[in-house]
Amino acid sequence: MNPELTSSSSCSSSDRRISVLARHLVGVEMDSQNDSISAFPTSGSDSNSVFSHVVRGPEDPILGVTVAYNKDPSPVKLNLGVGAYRTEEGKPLVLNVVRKAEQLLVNDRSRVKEYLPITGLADFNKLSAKLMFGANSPAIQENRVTTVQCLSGTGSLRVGAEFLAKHYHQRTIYIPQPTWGNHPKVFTLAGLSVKTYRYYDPATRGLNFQGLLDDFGSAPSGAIVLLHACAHNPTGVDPTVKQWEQIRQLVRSKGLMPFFDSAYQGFASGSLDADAQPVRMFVADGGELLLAQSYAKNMGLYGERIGALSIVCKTADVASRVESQLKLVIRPMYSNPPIHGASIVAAILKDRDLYNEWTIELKAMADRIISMRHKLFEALRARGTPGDWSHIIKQIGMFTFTGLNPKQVAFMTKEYHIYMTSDGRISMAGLSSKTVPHLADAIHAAVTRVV
Ligand code: KET
Repeated sequence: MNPELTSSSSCSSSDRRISVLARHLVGVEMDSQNDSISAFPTSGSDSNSVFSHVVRGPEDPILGVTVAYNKDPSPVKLNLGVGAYRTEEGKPLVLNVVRKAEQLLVNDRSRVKEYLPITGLADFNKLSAKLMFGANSPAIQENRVTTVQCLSGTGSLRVGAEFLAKHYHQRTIYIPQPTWGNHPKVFTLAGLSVKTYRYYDPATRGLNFQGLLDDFGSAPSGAIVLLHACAHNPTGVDPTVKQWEQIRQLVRSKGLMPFFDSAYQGFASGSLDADAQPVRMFVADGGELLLAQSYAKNMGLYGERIGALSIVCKTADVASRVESQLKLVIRPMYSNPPIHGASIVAAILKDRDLYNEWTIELKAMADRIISMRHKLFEALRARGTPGDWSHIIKQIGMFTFTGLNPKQVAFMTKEYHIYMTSDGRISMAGLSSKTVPHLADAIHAAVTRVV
């Protein structure tokens, strides 16, 4: 056999196969191009899009304020919309203690980027439960608490709500009127049905305590009640310790299920322990509850999306079964949580020096907010602005619920480039000594010129 012939004949047969294949592929490509030209004209109208019926959604009432602010070219613009801490210079703040913790993490070459377990970083979970329930909490000692790391406060609320929708006999959750704007959406989408309870009395600018008690009293037995652990958003109005005790008794006697939202531990009083007191009162009675914790504000870890959901149960066995079900909620939602924020928090909470440093920085943030309250109150008084503005110094936490109406808010945004939510809430944490006069001028003008 002629080897050349053999090779050339095999070569020519493989060439043939390749050229058939090439013609075929080119043909397919050309056909598909022809199809796309004839069947899917792309220029001009969107009428052929399968999404052409999709209407533009509204911006978020809180985060949309920042979107509008970012588009404003004015040099005097001021964002008092979102609850995010700013320095006296108006800049976002990364806490020193967070920088230190991050440095420790970077220097530790043994750290890897493996997946965390579905429930998150174990150290972080233990330390988070301890931070809220206290070092000597019987619930922790008896292993009756399950804590899972979640995507900040919002993610913790969502996971808790989905768990309740699946495994709790009552699907109705009562939220305060008013409350954080995202609450009704989070709970509805998780499968709960949302009702409100009376909370704020616009006439007194204080708590409608009787309304709250009446509404809890007439709620169906077992209903879930959402409670802001401290520094109620948006009103800045919290029950007193005595009122909390009455609320606790009513909640327990009616078998209501408390779901605490703690987004501001340390921001109300400047003390982490004092702000945890209402939750601790409920844990001390041995009853069950849920808790969503966020480190966005009190550690300034907004974008790290770090928080925790705890469920306090009657026994260790129930807690461990509850945890197994939380894993089934989390795994198909986002599989497991991110590692960086949890590592920062754990590093700070487990080291006595870093922890102490954190409490000092936290207190400084809380104190600066309080001093802004006094400055704004004085500035309005100096201008003789009509009305009683003492609620500015009485309210607690990041926000002042001014009482300004949506028209007055729109006026302040248009004429003074001051951005805030339309319910009249302003983030005191976004103010500085330099911007207080501008805000006071705007409020004065709004109150005297817009009704
Ligand atoms: N609960 C409350 C009461 C709350 O005010 C916020 C955030 C959250 C939970 C959720 O925070 P997270 O970043 O998921 O840990 N409130 C501010 C920011 C926002 O609306 O997202 C705010 O009211 O401005």
